[in-house]
Amino acid sequence: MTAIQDGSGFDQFQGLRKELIELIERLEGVVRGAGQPTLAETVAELRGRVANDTFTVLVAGEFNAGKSTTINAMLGQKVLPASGNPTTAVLSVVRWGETEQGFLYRVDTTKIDGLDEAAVPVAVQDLTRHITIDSQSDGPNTWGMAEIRWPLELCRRGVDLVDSPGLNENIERARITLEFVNKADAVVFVFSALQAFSESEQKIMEEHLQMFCHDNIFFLVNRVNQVDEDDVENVKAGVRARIRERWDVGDDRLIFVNAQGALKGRQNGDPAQVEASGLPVFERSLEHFLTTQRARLKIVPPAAQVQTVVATTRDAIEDVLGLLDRNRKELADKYEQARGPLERLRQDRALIGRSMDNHLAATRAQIQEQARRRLIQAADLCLSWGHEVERSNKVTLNVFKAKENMNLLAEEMTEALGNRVRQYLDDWRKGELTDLIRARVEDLEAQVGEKLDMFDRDLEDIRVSIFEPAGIAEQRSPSALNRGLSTALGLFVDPGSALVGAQFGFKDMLKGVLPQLALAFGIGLLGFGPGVLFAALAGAGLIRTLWKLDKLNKSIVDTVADAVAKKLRDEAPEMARLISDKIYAEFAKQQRRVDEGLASAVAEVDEKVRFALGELERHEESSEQTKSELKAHRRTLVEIDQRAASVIKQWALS
Ligand SMILES: Nc1nc2c(ncn2[C@@H]2O[C@H](COP(=O)(O)OP(=O)(O)OP(=O)(O)O)[C@@H](O)[C@H]2O)c(=O)[nH]1
Ligand SMILES: [Mg+2]
Repeated sequence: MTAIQDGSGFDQFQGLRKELIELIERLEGVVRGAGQPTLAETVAELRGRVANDTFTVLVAGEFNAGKSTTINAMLGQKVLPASGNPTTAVLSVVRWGETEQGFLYRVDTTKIDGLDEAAVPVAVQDLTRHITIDSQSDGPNTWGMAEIRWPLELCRRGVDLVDSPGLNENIERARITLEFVNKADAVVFVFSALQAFSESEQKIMEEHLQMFCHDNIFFLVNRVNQVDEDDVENVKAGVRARIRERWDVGDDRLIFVNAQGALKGRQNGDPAQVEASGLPVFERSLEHFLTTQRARLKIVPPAAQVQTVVATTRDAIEDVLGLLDRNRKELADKYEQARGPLERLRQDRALIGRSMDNHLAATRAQIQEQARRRLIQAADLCLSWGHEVERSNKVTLNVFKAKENMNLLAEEMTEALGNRVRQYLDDWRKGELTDLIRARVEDLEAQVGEKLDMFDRDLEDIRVSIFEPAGIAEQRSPSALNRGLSTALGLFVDPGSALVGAQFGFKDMLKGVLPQLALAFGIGLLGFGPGVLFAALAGAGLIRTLWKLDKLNKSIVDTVADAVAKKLRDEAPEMARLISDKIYAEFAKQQRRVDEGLASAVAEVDEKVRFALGELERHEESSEQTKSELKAHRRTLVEIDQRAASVIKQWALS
């Protein structure tokens, strides 16, 4: 069953990817041949990344929008559970398989990129039983993820489709989806045409998607068949206008479909019905996007990385060629002298790592404390917010008896309070929290920046003493350290990171951390999201308390405000921890990159000398053969460089 006929874009992409992999393999050989094993490891990792290329498309949206039905329609069969009740309980990955197969992963496995030992095979028709909400409702969840192998053309071309739990139905399940957002390369947000782009959807999109991949979102408006026929154009125009008021999105990314019709059409082998459903338009648009964007994200950065490594290796070859002209004994003495300083640099690296660790731990604690304080402040303000809401509310709060009425009012009240809390915390994020992080980064820069500069100077001294003994200490730009850093940084640059381009600096590091702030924040606040807060409070007995109000002689406003405040106080420590953990994780990632960069800068120098010494020893008399091998490598590098440039150019022009 394949929906996409025109695969030329994919084929071109695959062709380039293959070429890039070959280039990287050659490069790895050359780098090893030039005596740079550490750099060669980096190249090997790069190869793995390009070879192991999957593009993950997350299908997200509120419950019942038709996410699972959309994927089923693409598969041509009802594979994923879909029904009118909240249904999907876990992330379900659809990926390529020659034959249809299902797997389940236990809750504690987090692996999403392929099978591992934890996978439990399950018949496809039995999947529904295991991964619907009902099946998981009693007791703790057993399964954390499902995987479906399916002969879908799109998947064969390296795309994983991920079905996700609805966003507005349960905090835990929404969290599963939202945490996955930044792992996805693209997001398909499914709406219902009957109420597309509701306020809660807008909030979710702004808080969780806008930060990451503005370019990589599809707006899929489903259920068009449920709109009154005479009204369809009108409804579509309204939805388009509402979405475009906030998002700059063209017709290729804003598509109306009837997923149910598409599924039925494919099940019945009725191409006209499929075409009429609008789904093929979406599938073609997705394919086009995957062809162009995927290349941009998955081909261009690694190709640029190849060029960085080429430049580094060419320098290394020049250095080694120089060393090979030297007297072995003299070089051995030089190396002996450099050993101590090199060892000290290794220790410096460890020291820098430790002081970054300490700084980071302090930052984490400060963020956590600030978050906790702010949450408690919000709790303290709940009561007065409640009364403001009451005054500005059209509905009178105290004159009713009917329970439904009371519930409705309590719900409105909760919603309004939830909004106030979110606003209050959002102001904090934009103001005080951002300031704190900025100050911490500057402080870190002051503390470590100097040590890094010193490291750089010491390394350069060693380099000069070994490679340029005649005193022609021509400083290379960029320095060895900066080369090391950009090599390490470039390798780890991921889509969504602000570090693309891989020029190291603490300011860039900050840029990389700040977008994460919104995610950290969104997750921490989820409990106060639209629709969720009231459900949580109702579950915690708010309604029962309200019913007893007559006896308690307390107003609804006070009761609801108290309940919200209590929830805030109860959850403040955990929410504060979540927020600070998220930010910390992002900092820690950057720090690892710096650490790798320092290590490879030292290794680069060390390995060149050891290589030259080894060659001089091996050949006793003459190193001519090694030299001519190195020169051949140098020529190969020129060629690799040109081909990498051409790979980049093909996408820059497309
Ligand atoms: N009429 C009509 N019904 C649809 C359409 N798409 C989905 N449905 C139905 O709506 C119900 C919900 O669809 P699902 O695909 O389960 O929705 P979901 O977004 O995956 O929901 P959760 O997993 O609960 O978050 C199912 O009964 C579908 O058959 C559509 O385009 N038109
Ligand atoms: Mg579903």
